[in-house]
Formats: sequence, C-alpha cells, structure tokens
Amino acid sequence: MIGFIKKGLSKTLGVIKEVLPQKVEKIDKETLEEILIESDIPYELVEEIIYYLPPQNLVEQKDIKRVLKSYFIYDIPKSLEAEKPFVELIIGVNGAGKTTTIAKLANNYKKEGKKVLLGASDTFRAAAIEQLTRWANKIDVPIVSTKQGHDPSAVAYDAISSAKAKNIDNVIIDTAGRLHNQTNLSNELKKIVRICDKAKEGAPNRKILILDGTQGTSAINQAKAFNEIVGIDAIIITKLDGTAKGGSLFAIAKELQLPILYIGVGEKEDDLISFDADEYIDTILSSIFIENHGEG
Ligand SMILES: Nc1nc2c(ncn2[C@@H]2O[C@H](COP(=O)(O)OP(=O)(O)O)[C@@H](O)[C@H]2O)c(=O)[nH]1
Ligand SMILES: [Mg+2]
Repeated sequence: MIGFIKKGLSKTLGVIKEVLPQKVEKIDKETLEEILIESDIPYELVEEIIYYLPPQNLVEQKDIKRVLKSYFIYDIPKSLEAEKPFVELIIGVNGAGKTTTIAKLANNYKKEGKKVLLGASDTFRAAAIEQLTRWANKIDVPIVSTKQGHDPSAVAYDAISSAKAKNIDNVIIDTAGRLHNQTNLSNELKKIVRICDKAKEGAPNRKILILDGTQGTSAINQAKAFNEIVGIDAIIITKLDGTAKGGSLFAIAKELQLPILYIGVGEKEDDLISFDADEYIDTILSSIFIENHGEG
C-alpha cells in the first residue's frame, strides 16, 4: 500500500526533492520549514509545527513524526457501520470529484462482498445523472434516478426505500454541487437530509464532503460553508495524484476537526485509498530521511 500512496503523493514528493536533493539523517529547521511550505502547509501551521519540535536546530524523523501525527486525531465512529442499509450522502462543489468518488466507494464495498445501490440526487444537470448511470453500469450496481429537474429528495427517499426492500448494505447518494444560487443549494441539501431520515431513521448515516486536493488549503473555507449547512461527518480528498499540495491535509484536518476517510489518486474506480495518517506521514518523511533502521 505504501507504493500506492507514494504514487498519489508523487508530485508532493517531487517538490521535497527539489528543496532537498539528498536525504539526511537529521534536518535543520530552516530546510524543514521550506519543505513544509512548498508542500502547501500554511505558514502559520508550519510555524506551529516548528514550535512543537525539540529546541535544537537539527531534528530527527521521530520528533517530526510525533508533531505531524498530532494533527490527525479525529476518528471515524465505527459503530455506525452496523446500520443496514448504511446511507452515505456525498456533498461538495461541482468538479470536486463527487460522482467519481461514489463509483470508487461503490467498487470498494462491492469488493468487500456488500450489496450497493446508488441514488442520483444531482438532478440539476442531465449530464450528472448520465455520468452516475454509466458508472453504475460499469461496476454493475443498481441505481435509482429520475429526470433532470426532478426533486432530488424524492430520489434519495426512493433509493433508501428500495434498498430496504432489496436487503442492500450500502446506499450512496450523489448531490448537486451548484444550483441557481447558494440559498437554493443550502435548502436543497437540508431537505435531502430531512427526507433521508424519513425514509430510514438516522439516515444519512454519514455525510461525506468531497474536497478537490488540487485546491490545497483554499478548500477549507468551502468546507466550512458546507459544514455549517448540513454538518459534515468526514472528508475525502480527491486528485492528490495531480498536485504537489499533499501537505494541505494537515491544515484541512486541523481546521475542520474531521476525519479524512480516503484519498483519491486517479480517475479509475480502483484509485481510492483508505487514508492512514501513519502511512501518509511516513511517506512524506521517507523522502527527507535516510532509512536508518538497518532493515532489508
Ligand atoms: N486525477 C484525478 N482526477 C479525478 C479524481 N477524482 C475525480 N477526478 C476527475 O475530476 C473530474 C470531476 O469529477 P466528478 O466526479 O464529475 O466531480 P463532481 O462534479 O463533484 O461530481 C472528472 O474528470 C474526474 O475524472 C482523482 O482522484 N484524481
Ligand atoms: Mg457529479
């Protein structure tokens, strides 16, 4: 799996290599600061990280790891996953990667042997319904959809009802990222959440925000806005394969105080990897430090 995340972070690692062509055993704080800034960790956060390091100028891998790890303390409540059907609502701006991520999630669940159903509640654009339908066909899962312009809440209701009737394990519901105006979008999302709960008490069980990783830390304000509207439970960050802004995850986790579930590292259905803070930090640090554990 390390190889996979390495591929996803390859541009970020490339930037580190430019700052630090030769790996080191200990790093001076000035170079470390430059690396962190280049990978899109905001300046104030870089200062904070440096502040929490030991006082001497040359620091070791384990000291940096300890500080970086402290930014990923937000956990996913596991108990929820016993819900059947487990209903996930996918939220985010246009182009963030919602529809593609739904396909990836569905593909993951299917591989785990679960029965999945999709709900095409982005009824704002005909293309969005078609896109999700194509994915549903490709990975061979059922989809509940309607015509463009129809009520997205009704689609969510029907998707959940159908899942209950068919003994489905996972329902994943798409939403629109843009409507005629922000108030419409906000009202629509709130209504979808209300109607999901009518279809099955407690649904949606998880409201997942999709953030475009190429936007780096500028996605944070967007995330806060969605959080105020519906209350986000977790985040998925897409397109990390296309950006050197891999460091933005620290600021996103810190500012939003939410768990990062997965990262998207490509356009195919298999290009979604579980986010593991240790793996992520180790991958970044492995491009700075010489391996000195004498393994292999
Ligand atoms: N490279 C890359 N492209 C992605 C990723 N996730 C989504 N995309 C692409 O981003 C574009 C927008 O995705 P889409 O799912 O339609 O976004 P939506 O508007 O939020 O539903 C599409 O061209 C996707 O193929 C990713 O992890 N990596
Ligand atoms: Mg879409």
